[in-house]
Amino acid sequence: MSNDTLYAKPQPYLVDFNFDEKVTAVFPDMIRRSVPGYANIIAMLGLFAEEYSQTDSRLYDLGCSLGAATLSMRHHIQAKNCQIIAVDNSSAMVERCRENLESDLATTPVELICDDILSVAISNASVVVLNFTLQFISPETRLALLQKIHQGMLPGGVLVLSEKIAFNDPVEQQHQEEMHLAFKRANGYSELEISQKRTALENVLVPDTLEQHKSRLSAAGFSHSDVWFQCFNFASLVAHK
Ligand code: GEK
Repeated sequence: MSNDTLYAKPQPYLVDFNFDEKVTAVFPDMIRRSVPGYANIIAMLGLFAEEYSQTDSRLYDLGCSLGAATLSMRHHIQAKNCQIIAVDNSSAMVERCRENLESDLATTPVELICDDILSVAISNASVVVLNFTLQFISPETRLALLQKIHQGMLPGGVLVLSEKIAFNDPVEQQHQEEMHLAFKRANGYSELEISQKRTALENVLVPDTLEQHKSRLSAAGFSHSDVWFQCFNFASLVAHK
């Protein structure tokens, strides 16, 4: 596995962040060192799959990257005759994800789709995972995506939604951001790497507050949503149909 040094040198023409071959090659290292709690969330997605997968249903991993959430779910599904649908629109990610799935021994079938999650049909879903993906979808499209997911879910189904979050209170915003910066520094990122990455993500990753998430989930039809995990400005919610 390669180390993430993508932003280690000054970049005269800093372009918007995108999930290309370079990012794909360092992705496991990048996400582990940038997202506090990531490994924990991945492990718990297995438990969500174990608890909520229903016989003869589908589990969706939307924005699957290299398949970490898919593999965690695949290893914990107990219900009979389930299928996982994993979707990402980065061909570099999907290529590498396919290799990861092929070298995995669990038996639940996985359909891996290279497409925009906005155009993929969702049906018969017991579990849907958006693990740090909704934040990359344009804000005006987010409600429609959640509505589509809700419509495609079975009664009793759950959506697990993990996101970088913003705060209404500027003091809390500043404190949580500082702790995230401290986390990145502790994981070996330099000030230059941190600031160049922030600029590259500025127009690409648009975080919402927890209140915005909860009211959008409710507007999309979910009966209830709760935060089940938070570490600084990263959180995960579970929404019930
Ligand atoms: C994990 N869930 O390891 N359609 C499909 N995929 C998309 C779209 C879209 N419209 N927009 C972005 N992506 C993963 C981590 S990473 C999070 C998810 C991060 C994909 C994009 O190509 C990338 O692979 C993923 O969403 C976001 O649990 O890098 O912070």
